[in-house]
Amino acid sequence: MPAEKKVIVLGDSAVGKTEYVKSLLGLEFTPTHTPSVGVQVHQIKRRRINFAIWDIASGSRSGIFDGAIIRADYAIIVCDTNQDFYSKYVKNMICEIKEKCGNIPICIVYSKCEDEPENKLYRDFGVPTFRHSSKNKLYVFDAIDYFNSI
Ligand SMILES: Nc1nc2c(ncn2[C@@H]2O[C@H](COP(=O)(O)OP(=O)(O)O)[C@@H](O)[C@H]2O)c(=O)[nH]1
Ligand SMILES: [Mg+2]
Repeated sequence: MPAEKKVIVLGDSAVGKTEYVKSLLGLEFTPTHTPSVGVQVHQIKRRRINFAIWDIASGSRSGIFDGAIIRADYAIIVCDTNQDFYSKYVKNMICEIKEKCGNIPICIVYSKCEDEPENKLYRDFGVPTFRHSSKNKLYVFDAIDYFNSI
């Protein structure tokens, strides 16, 4: 029986973390935003690997946040495709993940991509980047399959 892999899902408020996790779970899209509180953990199985997906609310107080991200195997930083002011936020987040979790695989998922052209170029933060739409259920497993492939 393979061990469970812990995936942390991080990002600024309202970027689409919870909807992204709901897509992974096969749940329907909700157009309204209900800010999440604290941390929610969901299990999924993908290609015979069990993943525990940790949806970590951006408002989590430092102590909760630190406790939630430690011992992660993989990290996903969600950014909103329609916003372009994340540069510092993402760089800091990558540093913080490395500091607290060591050299784990990290990737960026650009959410809400359904109206973006296929060839849109996303900012390069030196980690693999994927696009995703919870609304139209596009590219749902790309990031998880990337983790599965390494
Ligand atoms: N158009 C569109 N809206 C999205 C998508 N994903 C999330 N949203 C909307 O963005 C808002 C915030 O989503 P949520 O997952 O709750 O954000 P979180 O705070 O990062 O967990 C909600 O109103 C969602 O309906 C998407 O793929 N496309
Ligand atoms: Mg949320």
